[in-house]
Amino acid sequence: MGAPSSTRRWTALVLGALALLTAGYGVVQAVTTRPESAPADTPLTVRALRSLPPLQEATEIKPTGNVREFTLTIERGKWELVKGTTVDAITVNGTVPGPTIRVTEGDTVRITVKNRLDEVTSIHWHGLHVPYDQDGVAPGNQLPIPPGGEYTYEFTANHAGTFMYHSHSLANEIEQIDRGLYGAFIIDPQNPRNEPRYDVDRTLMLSGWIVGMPDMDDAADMTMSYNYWTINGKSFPDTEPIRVKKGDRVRLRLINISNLAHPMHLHGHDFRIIAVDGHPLPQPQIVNTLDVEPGKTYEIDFIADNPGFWVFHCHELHHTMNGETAPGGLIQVIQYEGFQPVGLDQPAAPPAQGSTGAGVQPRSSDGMQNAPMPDMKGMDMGS
Ligand SMILES: [Cu+2]
Repeated sequence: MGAPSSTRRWTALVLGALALLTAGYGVVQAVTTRPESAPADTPLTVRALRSLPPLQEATEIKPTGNVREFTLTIERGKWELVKGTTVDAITVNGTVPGPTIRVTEGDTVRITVKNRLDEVTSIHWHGLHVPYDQDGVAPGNQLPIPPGGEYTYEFTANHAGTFMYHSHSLANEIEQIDRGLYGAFIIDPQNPRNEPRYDVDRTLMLSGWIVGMPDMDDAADMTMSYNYWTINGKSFPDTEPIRVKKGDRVRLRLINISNLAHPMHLHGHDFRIIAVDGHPLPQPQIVNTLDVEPGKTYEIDFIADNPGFWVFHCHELHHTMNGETAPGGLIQVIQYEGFQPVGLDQPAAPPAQGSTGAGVQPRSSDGMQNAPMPDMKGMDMGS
């Protein structure tokens, strides 16, 4: 009875060997086909962008116990929109936009507004949940801050995100906003582990101006007459380039304080919409153009995977003019390290500093890690 048994063993051995060979062949096949099935990400795909995690909204925000104090001094001054074009502006601490206020979720924020204008004003904290008498619409939430007067606002930074502040004095808010009375307000999360890591984090505040128009002082006509456009107070080519290295993750915070929508379009890349009005999107949408409506804030991100000298610009092309001259206005350069554009003598030069007498915008030395807008994060805390 040994023969049948050895036959079975033989058969089993042959089948086993076949199985091993087949499995081996499969492994070989898998190895040889891997370059096709799992390539490195390239500009031909958005695999890496799709695989970035979304921002996450905090489920619980506790008071930090920190009191963050700021002073905003509002006064008239000259502001140079672009080399050769200077306007009568309303500045905050000498700049347009005013300094970026940056705090952490749960901080107590105490902001003293000093009115050095010859007219009333008040400041609204756009998108934040503050007590009624701190919301800054005057009259309504408070009495207007008189010329020479001051008002101290206090509230808790209620949730992480990108917000803004601006005049909301009903007597003159349109004129005050159109002359520059606004700034960014950024709240960082209590738990930064909820955030993807970014190499570049920049705020772009979009606004419109009336330059040289006879109806300059007629507030009702102003919103229809914008003929200059700025990003952080500057028109192209004086907008501050965003400098990146290949592989950087870039986060941009868009704020539209003008009264018209701006379809912002990025060349050479797609980007994700990761937050709207301070609220993360659980499933970020991937696009290359985003309509930034008046009063809205968006956060977007992209991976710098396509070296070049790209532009991120408003696709309402009248908004990429300075008066009658193009290109200008809402054009933001994304400049890769070591890359030079074709046919341009120089990359967009940084604007001349201190040439207006209306205050100086501090700039980071490398232009990469920090927003060019003055940031009040480092100010003293407590009192
Ligand atoms: Cu536009």
